[in-house]
Amino acid sequence: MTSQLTPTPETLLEMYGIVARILKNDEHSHRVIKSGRIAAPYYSPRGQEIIPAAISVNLTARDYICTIYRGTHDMIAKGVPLKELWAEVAGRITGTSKGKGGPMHITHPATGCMITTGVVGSSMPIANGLAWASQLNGDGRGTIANFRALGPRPDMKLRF
Ligand SMILES: Cc1ncc(C[n+]2csc(CCOP(=O)(O)OP(=O)(O)O)c2C)c(N)n1
Repeated sequence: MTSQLTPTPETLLEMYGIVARILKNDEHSHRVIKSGRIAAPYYSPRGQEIIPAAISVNLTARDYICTIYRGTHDMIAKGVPLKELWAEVAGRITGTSKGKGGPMHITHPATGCMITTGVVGSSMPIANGLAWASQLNGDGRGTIANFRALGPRPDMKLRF
């Protein structure tokens, strides 16, 4: 019997697509930074791809996420355009924050990505404020705060 909580094949396919996009972007990040074309800090989300994929298929662009420096996967899953994301990492004017935020401060309100923070745990009070505002406005928006303490698995042999 299919439970109400079982994702449909369409949802599973959507999640698979998001995971593949995150993985490809991670591989590309390793290549670009290693080649020296861009000098930027990069925190690989390898091994955590399914978490934002499963969350984001239940959200719309109106819903908010607040994430942390190891959050590229959260941004991609939420729909931040890759071109703008990369432009921000490269410090370009076409970036999500006109190149002034950099990789640790990606913000893209159009897709609900409200903050990326380097301060451990600080996504929670910010998310709390957004959720409270939604409650006061009665706009039905959901808010997700990512603050996990996982890091990549030690057996993944990441280069950085
Ligand atoms: C409030 C605060 N204290 C200390 C730091 C310094 N710091 C940067 S990364 C980090 C480790 C965080 O570990 P974890 O949450 O497991 O994240 P990950 O290993 O995935 O990077 C610390 C303590 C910080 N950024 N913010």
